[in-house]
Amino acid sequence: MPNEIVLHGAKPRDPLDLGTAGNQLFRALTQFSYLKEALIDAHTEEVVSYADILENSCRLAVCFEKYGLRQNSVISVCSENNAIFFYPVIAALYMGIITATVNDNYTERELLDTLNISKPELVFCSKKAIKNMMALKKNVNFIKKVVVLDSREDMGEAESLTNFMKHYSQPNIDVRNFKPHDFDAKEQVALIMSSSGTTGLPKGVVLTHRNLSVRFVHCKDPLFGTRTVPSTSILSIVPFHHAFGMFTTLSYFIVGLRVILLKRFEEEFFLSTIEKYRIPTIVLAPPVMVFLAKSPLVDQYDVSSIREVATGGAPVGTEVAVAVAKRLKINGILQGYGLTETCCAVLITPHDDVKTGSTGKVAPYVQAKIVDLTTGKSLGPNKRGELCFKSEIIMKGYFNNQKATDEAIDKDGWLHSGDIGYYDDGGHFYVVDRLKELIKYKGYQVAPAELEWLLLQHPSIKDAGVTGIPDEAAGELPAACIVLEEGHSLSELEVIDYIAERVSPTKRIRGGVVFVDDIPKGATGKLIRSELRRMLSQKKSKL
Ligand code: M24
Repeated sequence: MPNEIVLHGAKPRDPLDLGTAGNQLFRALTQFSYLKEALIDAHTEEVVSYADILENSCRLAVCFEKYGLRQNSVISVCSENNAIFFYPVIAALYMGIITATVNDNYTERELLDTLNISKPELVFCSKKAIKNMMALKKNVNFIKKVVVLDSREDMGEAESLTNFMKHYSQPNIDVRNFKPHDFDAKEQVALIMSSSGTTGLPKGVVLTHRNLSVRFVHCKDPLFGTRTVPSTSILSIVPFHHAFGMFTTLSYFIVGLRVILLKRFEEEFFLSTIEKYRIPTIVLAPPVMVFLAKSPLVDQYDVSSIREVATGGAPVGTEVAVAVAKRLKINGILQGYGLTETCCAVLITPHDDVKTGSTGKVAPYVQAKIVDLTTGKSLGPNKRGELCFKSEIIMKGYFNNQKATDEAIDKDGWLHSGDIGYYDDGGHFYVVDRLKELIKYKGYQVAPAELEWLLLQHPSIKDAGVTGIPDEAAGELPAACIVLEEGHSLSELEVIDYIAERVSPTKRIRGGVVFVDDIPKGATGKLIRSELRRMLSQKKSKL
């Protein structure tokens, strides 16, 4: 469109690698084979080196071929963060095999809803999630085999990773003889991840090898990357199954960092890990920022090693960011803003231009614009509108869902984020509101449509609307407005328990329930969520 106001990302330091992500990872793992620590599980102290990742990913790639997987076959990884999480992911990237990740806390129904989109034939699952996964395997015909990622012993029908590798490959393969396969990086699907996008139920976000290359080039960049000196320690408590954790961590392997991982946030363990490993850089979701800003516990540990805090995935209050920077005596907070649909962050705080409170500036190889909600015209500085992005980091589309893809990416290739924001005169972006219906609880996606669907299955519920209400610690809490069937009765607790029995913990209705006569809807029958939010906050203020 002529006369559009578009902000272009900063000049990149490095050219984009046009090869596959698998090849780039293979080269980096080989280059850093001299480093003894690539990933350390802070809970178990298990350490894997760059050479371990290289050898095991190559061996697994050989196993995949022997097992019968081919280019575009789909596998899944369902696990909490651990030191071997990336073995199958990287092996798949070498071969043009697609990985669908799934949250390890999911119930059997949630696993079905997610995996039914990508239909993986081979699933790598941690012990924690094995019960639900085996139950699912019995009920679907696409999962042919489940491998337990973190057990030396087989678990019932599920073979251990060790035995799977013994079964399908020679021990001690010589990685010098291994070569990742070659294919068109722009077209080849790398991963399918879950996101509800701007509306409706979760969909499969199709990300390509080229998308990953853009993330890798961001990480290598001295201004937009996270400390690119090999062997620098970085503490990550972002789930690897989510785009934020997956693509930040993969890119840390590209630059040879030493990643210390946490599976979950536990206040004292988090602080003692920083102290023990003298951590200079932490990657975390905004709720941990609130803890760092406020908790008296922080003073009881030596956190003086921290030089960098990188966060994103949900809004971070400016006061919280200022308080954390002050308390940790650092220059400011590095924020990133991204969507699963943009693979990783498209706005990042540059090291030489930190503006606390902003979600960053346009990253290299990305174009951004702010679009007026009524006219659709692009806007200049300090004017609010929808954030839109165009870049080779943006998804190919939603898996087998052209309609949703066309709604998200317009004919000129712009992804409409569903977020409202603006940029200032210096090009720093601020995300101020959300146009889309998505709820973010501690950075995790909660799709209102999923909870509404579940509520409507209840025999006493005639109609329901779900939205997020603000919460300082969690960002937002899912809350529901409910219309009861005539003559039926239900208590708030009964509704909360009904949902809690059917969803993973992040989707529980923690923001409360109000019983109403009608769910506010527009002329086309679409829920008016701003009105829902008003009804729910009215109730909260009465308490
Ligand atoms: P998904 N501020 C406000 N809202 C934000 C936000 C931010 N900084 N970031 C995301 N959101 C909200 O679950 C928006 O409503 C992610 O959250 C996601 C995916 C990949 C990477 O996806 C948005 O529409 C990242 C986040 C990411 N975050 O930080 C970094 N990467 C990062 C930070 C520092 O689909 C919705 O969440 C350095 C490098 C980085 F990569 C998208 O939710």
